[in-house]
Parts: sequence; structure tokens; C-alpha cells
Amino acid sequence: MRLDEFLRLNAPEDLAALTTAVARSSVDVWGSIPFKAGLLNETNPSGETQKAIDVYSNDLFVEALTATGHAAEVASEEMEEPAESKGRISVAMDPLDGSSNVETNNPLGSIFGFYSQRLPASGRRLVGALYVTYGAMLTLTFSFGKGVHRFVALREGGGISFQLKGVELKLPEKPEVYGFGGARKEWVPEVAHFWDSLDDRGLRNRYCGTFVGDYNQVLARGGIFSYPALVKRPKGKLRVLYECAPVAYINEQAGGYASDGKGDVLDIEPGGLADTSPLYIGNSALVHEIEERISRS
Ligand code: AFP
Repeated sequence: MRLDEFLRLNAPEDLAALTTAVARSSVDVWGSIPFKAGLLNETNPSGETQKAIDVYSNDLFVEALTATGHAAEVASEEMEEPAESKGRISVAMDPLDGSSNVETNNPLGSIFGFYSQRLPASGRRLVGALYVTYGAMLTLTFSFGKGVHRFVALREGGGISFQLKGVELKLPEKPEVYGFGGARKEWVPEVAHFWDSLDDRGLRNRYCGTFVGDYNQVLARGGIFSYPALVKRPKGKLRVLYECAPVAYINEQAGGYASDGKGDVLDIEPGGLADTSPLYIGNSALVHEIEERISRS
């Protein structure tokens, strides 16, 4: 099934339009990465200096999302202030997650949270969330509160279409992988102890350094991803609005749990657009276990 058909049957008009805008722009971002990232010539045919790929992606998504008429505002990791518009849905996005991975050709991503309230807002105000992976395949993974669905970009005629790759995705019950960000010596001690125990239980450590790339393999294989609290950075690195809450929403729909070490990430009430939080996300049992270890410490 094609994306447009699926959205017509399964999504309200505003979320369908916003998702379609992301899908179209993601094709441009994917195709532009080698040109915009300075790996090829750094000037375009008009001789202008190319924008960094993250700024380029930001501008492309902002324009496409506001053009739908359904965004009330678009807030982005790349902008100080949200772009205002006239619709009903507040969009929070990380337009290019993992951009420092461009040179090593690791997967990259984009993350979008669709909120029913002006930002900053709690994850409980999400009405949908979506992430894109730019890897061996270009995929869209999203939920509008009724399961997690995935589409993959395929060549069709002269263009590209998104075709259904999975409906009602669920985290496998038996966890296989884990990936933790930051340097081990900077983690709070409970995290290091927990991490050691995962190896003993037969899970494999797999980490690529792009949040959605790492989360995506947890969704496929079961396990846990974390960017934990650090001794000198107790609030972690990942942004609540742009990264933690949207992926936590998808993870909950896939049957999992996401914690900030004390409680559900979706209950965080961010005070500012750029607030960060520790994040432990994946199979419920593993995430509850690390939460309990932290609360006992
Ligand atoms: P960049 O966008 O600067 O590459 O950062 C990516 C990121 O925010 C997130 O996607 C990763 O999970 C995390 O940083 C990796 O950080 P470490 O390099 O400290 O593990």
C-alpha cells in the first residue's frame, strides 16, 4: 500500500498533510546529503556557498510543514524561535539527527513531534510522532496513537514512492541489543553497573551515534537505548521536545517504555524548548529495571 492511500484511510487530514510534507522533503534531504555536506564541491551551480546540511534540512522542512496550512508553529533544534504559521498542530523537530555522522556515512535521521498544544508542551500532548532514517533505506516510522507503521522509499517510474513495510510494529519480547551514548567514565555509576549486566545476559552492544538509528534497531531487535544522566550533566544530552518525547511516544505505541530515570518521559513538562533529559528507552522490563536501580541509588 502506498503512503497517500494509507494516510487517507488512517489519519486525520492535518496529520496526513504534515506527514506527506515530511515524506516529500525527506527524499530531497536524502539526495542532498553528499552535495550539501561538503563531501563534493562546496558551491552550487550558481556559485553560491552551500549551506550546512542541517541548516538546509531545517529550512526545507520548515517551508514544507508551514506550506500545508496545518502547522501552528514549527520549533526546531536548529532555530532559537519557532516559525509561526496558521494551523492547529505544533510541530517540534530535529531536522537532522546525528549530523556529525555524515563523514563516516553512518545512518542519519529526522524526528518530528506533532503536539496539540503550543510549545513547550508535555509528551502527553502529542497526537502523533514520526522519525525518518537515512540509511541503506529511506524509511518513515510513525504513529498517530493507533500502532506504529513503517514505509520505505522505492523507485517508481521516474520518481520515488513510499510503500508500506510494516504495520502495528511491536518491540520483540526477547531483547537482543543495547546502545548507550556518552563516555562510560562520565556515566552515573548505576548506569555503568546496569550496562555491565546486559553483556552477561547475552545482549549485544551496538551503537552508531545517531539516536534514531540506534533506537530503530532496538525497535527491530528488542533491547534498550540510552543517553543517560552524566555525572557532570545530570540532565543528559537529548532534547525533550525534539528527540525524547516523540520517540518515547512511538516506543509506547510499540509496547515499550521510556524513562528519564525517575518516571515516564511522556510526563515531563519541559520549561523551555531546549530542555534536555536523560533517556532510557526500549523494552519495558529493561527500562523499568534501570529506573529502579537509579531510584535505589
Ligand atoms: P549530532 O547531531 O551532533 O551528531 O548528535 C547526535 C546526538 O544528539 C544523538 O543523535 C546521539 O544519540 C548522540 O548525540 C550521540 O552522542 P555521543 O557522541 O556523545 O554518544
